[in-house]
Amino acid sequence: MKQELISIQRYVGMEARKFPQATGEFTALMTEIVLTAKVISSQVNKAGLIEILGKTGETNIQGEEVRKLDEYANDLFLHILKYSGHVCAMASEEAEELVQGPHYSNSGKYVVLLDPLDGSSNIDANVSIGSIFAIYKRVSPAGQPGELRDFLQPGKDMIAGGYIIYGSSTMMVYSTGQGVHGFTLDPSVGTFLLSHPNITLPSKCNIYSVNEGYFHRWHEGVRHFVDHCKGSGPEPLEKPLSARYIGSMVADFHRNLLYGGIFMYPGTINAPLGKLRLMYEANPMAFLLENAGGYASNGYEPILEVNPSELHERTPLFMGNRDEVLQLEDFVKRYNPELVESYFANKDNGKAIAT
Ligand code: AHM
Ligand code: MG
Repeated sequence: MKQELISIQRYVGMEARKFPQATGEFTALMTEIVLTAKVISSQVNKAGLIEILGKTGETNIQGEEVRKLDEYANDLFLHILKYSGHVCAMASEEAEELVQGPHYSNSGKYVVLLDPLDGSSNIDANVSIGSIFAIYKRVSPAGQPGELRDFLQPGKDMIAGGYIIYGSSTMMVYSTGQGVHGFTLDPSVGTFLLSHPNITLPSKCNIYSVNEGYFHRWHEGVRHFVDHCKGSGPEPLEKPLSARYIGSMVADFHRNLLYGGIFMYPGTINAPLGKLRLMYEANPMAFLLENAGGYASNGYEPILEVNPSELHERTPLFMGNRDEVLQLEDFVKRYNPELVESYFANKDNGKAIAT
């Protein structure tokens, strides 16, 4: 055998044992996330059959009526974590308010934020999609339900973050701040096995990923930076980068993490904060990137430094190789100094993100 087989559960346990004060609760919580990921993966693989099953009036394995996969993923995550006893409250892209568990979950040490199925508009076209999670330690006293303040913590205080990508194979990538590790699901045995230990971003940025359909709605700094990536505009790169954009953030991120690249979802004139959500889309990815040697910014400052003010707030997002993201910030500073000024003025007034 070339390499030792290490399951994700064993790996999480091994990492936790480095902390003498660890109680095993975090390991147990990760085990629940892994279980959820495996069930969602099996459902995603059957996505093309839903129509056929629906037409014949079939039900799924739980005997439930066939439902939309994003709703299914949301319900499953919330249900499994709610009754785990390790989580005092949860937040999800699919739920307006916080979700609390039964009374015994009040002793849970952690809160979890989720995007249960990101990029779900791609399902029907068989394009890779993903689930994203972020775990924080609660700040409110144990023994009572989790509160909003447990969630409104900056990304830098995250305990663990990661994603599951449902692609040509299913992979889970996570970090607890000690490197970024990737595990591939072996469907024949139903276990995630360590396949990508200690992922680090390649030193060279090879790819830029952005929905260029919005080019004319971006601010000048972003437009000039994207032109720069293409080897054109006022400050062209000598050798242009390759353009790759799937429109499924987890998949775009995963590819760039392995090959080197910058992913962007800038604000536009119509939507100054862009589309993506700070707490359960941008923060976990930023946490992973910084642990893999990259950097994520909202164009003005590190994503992980932003103090969130609302559960579902949006943020412009630029993430990838450190030098390229710093360069983007520099373009914004030089071409749109008024935006930088208003961002920090708003921030001083207690608003997390400028418009
Ligand atoms: P969703 O949370 O509704 O799935 O939307 C998020 C997705 C991301 O995966 C992706 O990066 C982005 O939307 C693509 O948006 P656009 O089609 O505007 O480029
Ligand atoms: Mg999403």
